Amino acid sequence: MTNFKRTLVTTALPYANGPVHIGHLAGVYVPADIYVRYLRLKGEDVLLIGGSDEHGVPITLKARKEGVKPQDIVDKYHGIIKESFKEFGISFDIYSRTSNKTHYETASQFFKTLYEKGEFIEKESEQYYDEEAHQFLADRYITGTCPHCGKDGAYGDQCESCGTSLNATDLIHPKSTISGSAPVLRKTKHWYLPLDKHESFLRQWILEDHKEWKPNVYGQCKSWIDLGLQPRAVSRDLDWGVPVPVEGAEGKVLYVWFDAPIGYISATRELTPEWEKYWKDPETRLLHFIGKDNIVFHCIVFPSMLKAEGSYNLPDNVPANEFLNLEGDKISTSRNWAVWLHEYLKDFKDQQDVLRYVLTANAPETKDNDFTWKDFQARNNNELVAIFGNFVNRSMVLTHKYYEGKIPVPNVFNDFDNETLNSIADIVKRTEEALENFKFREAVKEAMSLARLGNKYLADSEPWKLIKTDADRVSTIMYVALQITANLAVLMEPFLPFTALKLRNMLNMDNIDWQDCGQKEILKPGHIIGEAVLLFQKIEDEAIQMQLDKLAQSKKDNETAAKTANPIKENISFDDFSKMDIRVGTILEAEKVAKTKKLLKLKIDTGIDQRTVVSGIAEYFSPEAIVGKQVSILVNLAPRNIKGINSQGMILMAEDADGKLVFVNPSDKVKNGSEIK
Ligand code: B3M
Ligand code: ZN
Repeated sequence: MTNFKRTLVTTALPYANGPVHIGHLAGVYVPADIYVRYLRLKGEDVLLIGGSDEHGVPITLKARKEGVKPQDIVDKYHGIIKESFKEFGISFDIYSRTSNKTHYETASQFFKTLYEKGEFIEKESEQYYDEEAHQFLADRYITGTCPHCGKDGAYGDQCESCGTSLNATDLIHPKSTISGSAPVLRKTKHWYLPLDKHESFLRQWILEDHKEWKPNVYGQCKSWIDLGLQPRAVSRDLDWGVPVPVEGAEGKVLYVWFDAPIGYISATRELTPEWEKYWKDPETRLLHFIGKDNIVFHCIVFPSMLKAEGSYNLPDNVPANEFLNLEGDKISTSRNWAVWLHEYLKDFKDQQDVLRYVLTANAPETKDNDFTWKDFQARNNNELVAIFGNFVNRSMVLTHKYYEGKIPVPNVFNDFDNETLNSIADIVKRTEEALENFKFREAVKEAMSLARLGNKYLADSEPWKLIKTDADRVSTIMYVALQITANLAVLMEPFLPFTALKLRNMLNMDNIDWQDCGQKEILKPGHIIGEAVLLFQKIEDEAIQMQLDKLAQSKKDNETAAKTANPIKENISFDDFSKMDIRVGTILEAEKVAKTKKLLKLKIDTGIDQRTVVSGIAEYFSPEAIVGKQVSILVNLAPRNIKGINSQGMILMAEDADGKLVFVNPSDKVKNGSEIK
């Protein structure tokens, strides 16, 4: 690390097709921000780069669904995402986006360079084409019957019913979601990055030269490489993205995973004319902060692109995290199983640091981890409030009470004082070590142990008891307590930037520097501190219950949606429809069918005749309640024998989302026998 003059930190570019949630924050942005704040405090030259990933098929699908342009979608979410990050103190030097001009130029140029160097292979393949819409179809634009489970509505890349990943050509009865027509296979040309060509380089560079990478990252890379790398297409037939900048490539754009990582370069270019220094000078260290699903792109694909281009640095490390789950379930945008940052900010106003703290203390660094609201509450109440907040408050309030807010001159230091003061430097050292190794959970735990140390020191020294009998002792105690407090104001800055700033303001500390951290005397005797304000507030059970209720509601909504989302049945002709003879009738009699739970035997006046119909509605209606009701009845359904009763026809019912049945009847009374058509 000492061999480097500067550090360039990139964070995965979130897709601008939805807001960001706690999983994003925990996996990528909080750790990256902690790291960068730490380096900045040390006075190092560091940039934090971020932006929105605005290309790819999901964005075009969302736009189509909402009847707007892809640009409208990304404008909306880029704004929301950018704002959330700002609110949470993610200290980007730039937060850019991939639909801007600099990015188009940069990505285009990058492709051209590789193209001209002969780094791609061109290949024709057969792909589904929609002859009505005159366009090739991305996998997500094709649905059909899953060859594995037989369910309809499987996508060209995956069946969401059984989870199998598919090729579009596997689908039975494929259908274009654009025109509804059956697509045909057509030849199309694409450019491929021959990863196989870079395999031996990657093997050496990762598996030999970067054994220090996190085991989860190293392990994933190893299994990819051991499986054997294949050429990857870097272009797509799509009308949303960076156009492929070569002749004969009309209607083709760069594959989103080709242009997105180049977005890091574009953003740096946009930020500073010195961008090349950050990307090409070997004395710059490049770090990618990402989630585990992005490992292959950042450790294998992007480095191969950079290597092929020839003038760029390769990443020095890729400290990828695993996933954060929520209350035992995978976070999911489509199921609305998430804690959205913009919603958190409304429900827990000015409590960004609480979430930052909990997500760091519980970060999914080495394995998937679970976020629970109970844990959130406990960490706030038992750690931030009871330890950190309590200690700071006590030391400041007592200083005001005994010394009018002036740091006292210490007297003799006893062993306990010395031991305590010495521990500060040890804690700082251990925090630093953890930070340098991207172990942020450990780092925040260490940092918190400084607050624990202070809390225990005050509790054990009991200055409030000694003030009457041993004032000399108290001045030493309060001096020590305040040095711990001041150390906290620096040490906590990377983790809890809002709190650290508040604390520095309270202590009247201005310029801070990581070098101060671990010092036995940050605040000189005589220094005047300001008023104490509470740093944290207790989170009550009601606030937690509200969040749990919100999640319960999501679960319920999903179950409802799953029931109502029965896909529309296949088209029928008008003739098919007119074969059904549906009439309005009136229930004359109703009785339960013996030995059944669900069945009622009804006598219906159909206007034509009086007939018997057996209907499965006994769970929802008592016989007495429905006599006299008008209903719709399919009168030409072939008679069926149900429990020994000849049932002549069928009563039409609407089934609501909870499975509850209600009658379908005319809005005004009409004559029995009236046709429904
Ligand atoms: N947008 C995938 C994701 O959000 C992708 C990351 C791009 S990083 C260059 O997980
Ligand atoms: Zn399936």
